[in-house]
Amino acid sequence: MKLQIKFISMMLLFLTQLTGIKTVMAAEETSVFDFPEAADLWMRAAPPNAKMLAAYITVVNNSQNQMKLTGAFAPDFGMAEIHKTVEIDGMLKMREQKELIISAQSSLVMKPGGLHIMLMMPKKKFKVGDQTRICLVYRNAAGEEYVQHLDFPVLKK
Ligand SMILES: [Cu+2]
Repeated sequence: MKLQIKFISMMLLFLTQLTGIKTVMAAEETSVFDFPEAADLWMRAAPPNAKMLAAYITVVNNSQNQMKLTGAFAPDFGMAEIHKTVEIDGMLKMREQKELIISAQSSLVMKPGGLHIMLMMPKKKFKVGDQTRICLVYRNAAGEEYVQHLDFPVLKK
């Protein structure tokens, strides 16, 4: 009987600890950023003397929260910006996009002729099959910044 009580109290202690851990995890979960899924990422191969390169990606926001893509940086380049190609008076121009909203359960598609990551001042030469690191900067609803580090393969398409 005594042994049984001891066993039950130990079980209770164990359960309390379990619940305790669960509570902490739930609290942490709310502050953890749900990074979007990165699909079809690639950097377009360019001639070796190219001063500007472009990279593309599909960003899939599987979370229940809206997020914003606010910029990019790339260690292999002097500058990286998110651009959109737009037609103005029959001329194709590129406009920097300082904030792109990605609604919950939706995706943002970057592809040639539209949104792209513009990479300027390359610090090295790339060939097909290489990879280059590009970091995307997101903000959640609370304005907190999160950086996603991705390796983009260099492809000729
Ligand atoms: Cu551009």
